[in-house]
Amino acid sequence: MPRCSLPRLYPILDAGFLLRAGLSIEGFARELRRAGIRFLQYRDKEATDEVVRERAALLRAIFPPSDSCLILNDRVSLVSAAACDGIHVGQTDLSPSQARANLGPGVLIGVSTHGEGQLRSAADGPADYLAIGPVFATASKQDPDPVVGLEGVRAARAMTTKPLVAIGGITRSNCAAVMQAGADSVAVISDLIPRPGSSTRKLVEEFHAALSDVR
Ligand code: 3NM
Repeated sequence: MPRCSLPRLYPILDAGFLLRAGLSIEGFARELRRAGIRFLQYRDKEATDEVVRERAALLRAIFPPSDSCLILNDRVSLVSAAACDGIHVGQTDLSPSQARANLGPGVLIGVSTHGEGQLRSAADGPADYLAIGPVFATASKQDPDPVVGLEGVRAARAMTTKPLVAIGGITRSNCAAVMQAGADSVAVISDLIPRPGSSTRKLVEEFHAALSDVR
């Protein structure tokens, strides 16, 4: 059994997104920690394995195993070297079965799905949670699949009892509706990025306030 369980707010630190916005990975990570975040996905589509290992070590120092969970996106082969607690795979990465075979029972495995067919097959597999998206339009992912909307979240909920993570275009304003549609957790990249007048800490507080009204 994996040690980590899903929080309602599932922040994703996307290194490419941060660097393009002129923000520091370390600064953003420290701000998330100060905001109380103890469960984080590290996503880094463009960096080499070596750079991913270095950045994961930095994140692991900020989010230590003693009180935090660090989930790596995509790179199954780096999970052990990067001392991560889990892996999130997409449809074109290693499958959850392959990831489980490589990593064993203690590692949390999540998988992205983008519609009913994918969700149904992932529901029968060994993933610990299923992600469905994009719920709304997103600019944070290259070539996103068509949006599934709240209807897609409801349909996903009806198909699985596994924990369900909604992703794609989720904001402080729509996260409550996404949870009401059946998600257990909302994964967020862009609406946690600091902007004039709003720090990441404040954005996290606003997400928690919006999510506390649900169920
Ligand atoms: N995966 P934002 S959508 C990384 O549909 C990712 O599986 C998606 O970023 C999927 O919160 C997405 O900025 C981007 O919309 C999420």
